[in-house]
Amino acid sequence: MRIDVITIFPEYLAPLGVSLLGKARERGVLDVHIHDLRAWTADVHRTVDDTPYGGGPGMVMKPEPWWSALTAVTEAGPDTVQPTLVLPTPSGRRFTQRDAQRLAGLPWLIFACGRYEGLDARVPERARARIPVEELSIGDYVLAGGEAATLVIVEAVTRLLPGVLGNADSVTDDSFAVGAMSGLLEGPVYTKPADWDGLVVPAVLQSGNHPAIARWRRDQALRRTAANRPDLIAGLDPADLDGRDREVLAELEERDREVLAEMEEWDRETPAETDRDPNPPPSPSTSP
Ligand code: 6GU
Repeated sequence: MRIDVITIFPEYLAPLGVSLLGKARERGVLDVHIHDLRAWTADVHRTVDDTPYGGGPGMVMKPEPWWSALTAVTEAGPDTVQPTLVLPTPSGRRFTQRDAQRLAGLPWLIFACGRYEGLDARVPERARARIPVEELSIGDYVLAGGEAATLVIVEAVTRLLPGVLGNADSVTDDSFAVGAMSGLLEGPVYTKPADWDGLVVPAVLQSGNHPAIARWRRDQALRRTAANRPDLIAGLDPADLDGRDREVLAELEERDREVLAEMEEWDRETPAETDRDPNPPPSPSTSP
């Protein structure tokens, strides 16, 4: 896979040279090119931004350097394959594991890292007439620029490429992986020692009973997902749930109902805030 990144902070992308990605580059699985946007400016100040039309705070990235950069980078690449332009932006569609899998199947990605209030909207509009353009957000928060988001997306995509991770199986159990554990968070994991200062690894994992281990892991995945991401439980396809899955989820729902009933009981027994004296006299036990 070929990856080009255009940015005003090329040093920000240094992590693409280390760890698994660095090794994948050395082995030729990945061909990464980082470009400084300012190389395509024409003025002495190497200006990349200007004030927004219509007023408002911040600055907008000028279209000309971006268009020159995208044209040059596209023409410098292989002419046998088409690039896909990725624009990381908080205004984009949410990037998911499904997108990571889809992008991992593409031969060439160009990342355009915006800063300030973003790129002049005519850049993606004009690019769309030539190549696929994907505006992607990595979550519901705002970063100062697209560089950190590019690192996130590149890591999520490239670890799926054959020959990038050491163990091809280690992606199949991932939280959000498509397959048996689809739509569930991964449960807890353990390694040796079996007894660490009295904290013991669950016996089933040491049993060698592989069907029982798989079942235990699925129970744990369901529990963790219900606790941390109830939205994912709501989105599960009932056809993907077996009898034991339903039992685990029913137990969790029952526990929720008990907690709710307890809270309602507390509400009934405790006078409302407004009925109470806002300045009660100090109680004897706490006064000096
Ligand atoms: Cl892709 N870019 C920026 N600047 N902020 C973000 C983001 C991207 N995704 C979430 N927040």
